[in-house]
Amino acid sequence: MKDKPTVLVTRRLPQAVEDRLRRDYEPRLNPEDRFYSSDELIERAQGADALLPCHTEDLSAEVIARLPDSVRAIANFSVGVDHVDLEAAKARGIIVTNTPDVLSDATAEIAMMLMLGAARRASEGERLVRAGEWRTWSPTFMVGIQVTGKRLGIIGMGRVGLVVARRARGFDMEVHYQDVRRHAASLEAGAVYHETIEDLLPICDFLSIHCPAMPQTRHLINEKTIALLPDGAVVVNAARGTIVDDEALIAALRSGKLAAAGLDVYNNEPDINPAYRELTNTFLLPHIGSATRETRDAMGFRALDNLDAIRAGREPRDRVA
Ligand code: 8YV
Repeated sequence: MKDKPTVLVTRRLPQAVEDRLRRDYEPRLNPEDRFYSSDELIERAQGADALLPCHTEDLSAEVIARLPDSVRAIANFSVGVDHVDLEAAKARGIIVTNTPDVLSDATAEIAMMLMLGAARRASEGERLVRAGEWRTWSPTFMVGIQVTGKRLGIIGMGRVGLVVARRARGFDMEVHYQDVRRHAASLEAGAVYHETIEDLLPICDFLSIHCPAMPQTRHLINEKTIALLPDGAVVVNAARGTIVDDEALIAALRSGKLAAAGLDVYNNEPDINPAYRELTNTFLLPHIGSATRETRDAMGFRALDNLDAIRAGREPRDRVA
């Protein structure tokens, strides 16, 4: 890479991150924060040494194949890399990195908010107050589900899952988890390991999804797996929409099999299945898991740390391909 490599930055980034980019690189910024189509992205990448994209960009095998030869690295501003075809990048010798760790706290906050918001009917209540339709109070008004002391199942006990478990313990929740591997007792901190999700689901008063999106986890939450949850369970998803089969989740929310769902991520964002909007037992956020000032700065700096390493010929800390 050149001394001051050219970096195509696909979205507007926090000021401090763009300042550092300007200081150390020749950035092609996107001050209007316009979404680039794949054709435009490829066009703008001409002559660039690296890309700094977000999860909103489609870096499929087809797009990667059309990137100019000058592109040596893709330093993602995201922990999830399901928008990048890693094999295609590897085949072209393009280094790919992500931004783990720095968004675990922010995302865990949102997962807790989804649990609380869905269980305590936050959307319904807020709508009522805002619409000026709150007329009364009674002991049976807007009664929801208590979170404290309930059993929480976590699918994917990675960085985010572990923080969610810690926060949930603050609500005296009994934590259970499923992952490909069992953690050491010190990390488990009393959480109960389940080898399969079939074993985990029947004990979940609350289910929180934190596994990565990949072919093996696509539609992991489907008609069959939802049937294994206790009646009246609450499902929350702050990971990726593709892990959930929308039709199955919506049917379970309609029938009352599930009491509520809290969602921050969806299939086909932002054109989500409209049924989610119509249901009263959904608490919906617009993919803001990592949207805090501290975290967005940290994500940008982490992406730049990775680029700095690549430029210096060192192994980047967060290499995924
Ligand atoms: C980010 C995320 O906002 O990092 C991720 O994988 O899902 C989000 O928290 C987004 O991906 C930024 O590109």
